Amino acid sequence: MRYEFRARLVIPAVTGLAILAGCGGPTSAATPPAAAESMPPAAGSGQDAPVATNTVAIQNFAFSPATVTVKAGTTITWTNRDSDAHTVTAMPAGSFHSPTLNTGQSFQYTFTAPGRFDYLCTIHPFMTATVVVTP
Ligand SMILES: [Cu+2]
Repeated sequence: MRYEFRARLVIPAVTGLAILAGCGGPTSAATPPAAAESMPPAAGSGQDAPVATNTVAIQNFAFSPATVTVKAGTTITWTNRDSDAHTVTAMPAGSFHSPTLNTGQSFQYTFTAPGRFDYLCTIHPFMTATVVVTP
């Protein structure tokens, strides 16, 4: 009897671990089918395709879109739409580094020089993305 009871206690702990592990990767499965139909296929198919926009959402532990292309002189705005805090930090340290962004907070940076700028979230370094600046 006592052994059986112990075995039951283990189950919630394993479930908790599975949920934590799920945070580490893209969870596109969480997107409702209806929403996926009405939105452009940015999350799944085109994660490497550059998108011409000056707004980047931080959502589901990822920058979306992951790669954006802008002309030199463009200001990009990142907005944290997660319940967790994130940062926007140039990967070879230097050019830009946001403070910790809590839910709903934004960070802006103006890209004046052409080039490829990789960045990440220092709190979750697996969150990487790129800004491509054209002349
Ligand atoms: Cu983060």
